[in-house]
Amino acid sequence: MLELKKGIDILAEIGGIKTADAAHKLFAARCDAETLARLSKITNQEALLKIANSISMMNPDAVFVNTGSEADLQWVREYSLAKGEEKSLPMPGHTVHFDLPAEQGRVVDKTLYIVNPGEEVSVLARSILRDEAFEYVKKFMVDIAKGKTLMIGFFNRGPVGAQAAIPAVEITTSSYVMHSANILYRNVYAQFDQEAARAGTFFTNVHSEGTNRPEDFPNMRVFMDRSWLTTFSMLCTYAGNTLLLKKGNHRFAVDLSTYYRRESELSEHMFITGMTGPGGRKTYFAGAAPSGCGKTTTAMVGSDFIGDDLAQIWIAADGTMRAVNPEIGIFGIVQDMNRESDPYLMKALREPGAEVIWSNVLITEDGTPRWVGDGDPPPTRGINYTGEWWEGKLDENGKPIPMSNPNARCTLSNMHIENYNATVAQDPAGVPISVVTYSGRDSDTMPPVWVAKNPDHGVVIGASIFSAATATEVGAKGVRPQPWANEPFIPGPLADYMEAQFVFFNSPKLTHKPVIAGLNYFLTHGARGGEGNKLLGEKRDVKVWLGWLELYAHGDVSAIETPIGYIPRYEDLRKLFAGINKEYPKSLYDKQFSFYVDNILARIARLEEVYRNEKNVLPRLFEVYAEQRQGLEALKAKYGSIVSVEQLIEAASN
Ligand code: SPV
Ligand code: MN
Repeated sequence: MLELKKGIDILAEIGGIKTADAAHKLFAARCDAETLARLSKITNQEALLKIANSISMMNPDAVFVNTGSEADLQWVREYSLAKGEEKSLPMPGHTVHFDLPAEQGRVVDKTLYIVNPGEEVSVLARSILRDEAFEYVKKFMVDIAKGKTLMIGFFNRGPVGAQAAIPAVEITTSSYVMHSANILYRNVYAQFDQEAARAGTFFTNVHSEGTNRPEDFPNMRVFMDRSWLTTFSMLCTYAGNTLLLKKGNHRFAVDLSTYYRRESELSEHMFITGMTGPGGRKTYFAGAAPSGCGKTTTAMVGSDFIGDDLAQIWIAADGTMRAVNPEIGIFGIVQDMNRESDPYLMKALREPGAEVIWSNVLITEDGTPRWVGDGDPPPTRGINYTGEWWEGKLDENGKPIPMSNPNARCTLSNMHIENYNATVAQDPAGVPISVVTYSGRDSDTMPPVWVAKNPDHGVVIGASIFSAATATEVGAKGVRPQPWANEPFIPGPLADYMEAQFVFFNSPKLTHKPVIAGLNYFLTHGARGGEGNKLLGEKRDVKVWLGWLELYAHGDVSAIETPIGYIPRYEDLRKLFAGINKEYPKSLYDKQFSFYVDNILARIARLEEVYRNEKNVLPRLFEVYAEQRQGLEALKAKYGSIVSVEQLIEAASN
């Protein structure tokens, strides 16, 4: 269980402002007339105390309230250039920002949940006791804003009025962070009070980059106070560590869904997109994938793109599963993104019209952002996050530095993406989700697509994602379980989250049960009897996997039953591939959909071991694994370790 407002409120304790009166006195002493007038429109007392205590603690020279007006947006852009956090590029509206070489992703070992004594967090998460966090914040955040302007923004994580939308206050000295927030989130300065009242809560994020020197970077921390729904971030700049409206608040949303809104809501690391099926029908998908595993690309494949990273989900009165995107923009990885793989995104990035913040890419002499795999002949020099870069430049370990960091990103509004359906994305009613997908970076085990037999098996697909580390997490290595692709953002014990999933998907209120499926784009030739790490599939195949699920969700195709779920028939896929002008040889289908039973069994065994080490995991999970193992062992006994699709069909008919 998670208890809100338990233990000392670190921000209030350090800031020392405990009453509305004291807050107003502080504002009067520290803010100019315009800022005072702006703050006077906010009446939520708790929010005003958070703001007052942040000012008191961080001690800025000036305070700026961001109302979201065009003038304010422009102020932030200009401040960022003046401050040097961003530099402008020749393409109008484009800027570049660099993070320190040591901070090219989320710094996992310095990202900690603040906990009260005796409180449990996920075995996969790190935590710090409240008292220690209090001392740390006091040491590093008091006076951290001296000489700087503290910016305050009011945002909503979802369309105004949507059931699962939760507002948040962003308090930061970083113009890059506020600029990013302006692109990625809905400013609700004018509706903040109303939204906080509707949601019954709001999140607070307090950040300062401080000196932003490499020598101070070891002291950087991201603290998330689960009890007070407040984040503290210091001495860092990478958006994943600083723009805590994103993953910091996503973590709080996961907590609220798990402990306070069970059965009615979920907060997921999922894209949301619509596919247009036969007769023009729209079928909406929500899909999870770990960072750096093709989530943005998958989302873009839809005809009605809504979001590429996060989903706030609930069961509506009509019995459908509904989802809204808490964001309105993309903070997307650019590596291997090119006109062939991501045409809509490339158009928005390479043609004038969009406001774009590039980060950790290479900037050539003529001011063009470049990255590994962008489809053009690579340049030989430029400026990147290590400063001057030339082909063959080595790092301190003698390893070549790539021109762009593998976690280099672009930040832009969804409005510039051709297939973004803004009307639907802004609808507080959300979209009805018919298909839920889970995927990971799995080179040798699972087929490209398979469908769960029932909600319990679906929850187990989510629980069973295995994925290779990517550059989004600093220092992460190896293949590891990444349950629901949400594991880095699940604060409490995994068993609690898992139970909330079982309860949600089996809820009698959810009368329109979504299809739940697994996806895997990363099978290699080497794992299927060929040679090397080359992938069997291509990015454009994603359209076929989603297209097949679209048909399946409407009962327009049948499927082959296997112990792990249903898989597509060759003929149906061949037709869908023809639709993207690609031949789909039966030999490729056989490679992709034959079962390498030993791999699947080994995977189940490893997952069982992981979950046996978690307390209070529902027996249902182990029952599903046991059922799948039994089926797979029977297949193996009859056909051997590699089972062809023909054999799967034969086994299913017996
Ligand atoms: C991810 O890593 O999943 C992201 C970027 O979406 S970050 O903000 O770093 O979380
Ligand atoms: Mn993400």
